[in-house]
Amino acid sequence: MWNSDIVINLKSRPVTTTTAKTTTTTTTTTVTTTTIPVKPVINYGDVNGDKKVDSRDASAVLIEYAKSSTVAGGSFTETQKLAADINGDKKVDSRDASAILLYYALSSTNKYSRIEDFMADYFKK
Ligand SMILES: [Ca+2]
Ligand SMILES: [Ca+2]
Repeated sequence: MWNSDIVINLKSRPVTTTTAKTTTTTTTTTVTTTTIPVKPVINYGDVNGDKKVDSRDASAVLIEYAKSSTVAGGSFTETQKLAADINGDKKVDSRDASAILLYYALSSTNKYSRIEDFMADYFKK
C-alpha cells in the first residue's frame, strides 16, 4: 500500500540551490608621465670642452666670432654658444673672448676659482 505520509516527506525534502555569482571588476590605471626639461650643464668659458678655461677658449671664441660674420657662418654648437656667452648678451663676440681672457688672468691670481663668480661680479647685478 502507498503511504501518503512518505510522499509528503519526499516533496518537502530540502533542496540545495547553488547560485554562481560573477563579479566583474574594472580597474583603471592612469599613468602620468611628467617630462622635466633637463637643464644642460653649461661649462661657461670652456668652449673647447677640455675642462679648463684658458686662452685657447678665448681664441676659439674670437675665431667663432670672425667666422660668424662671414657667409659661411660660425661652427659652434648650441652648447658651445651658451658656454661662450660669458656676458650673457646672447651673442658670441670679442667681448666674450676678452672676458674669458680676463677670467683666465684673474684665476691665475686665485681671485676666482669658479667662472660663475667672475661672471656674477662682472656681468650680473
Ligand atoms: Ca677649455
Ligand atoms: Ca656675449
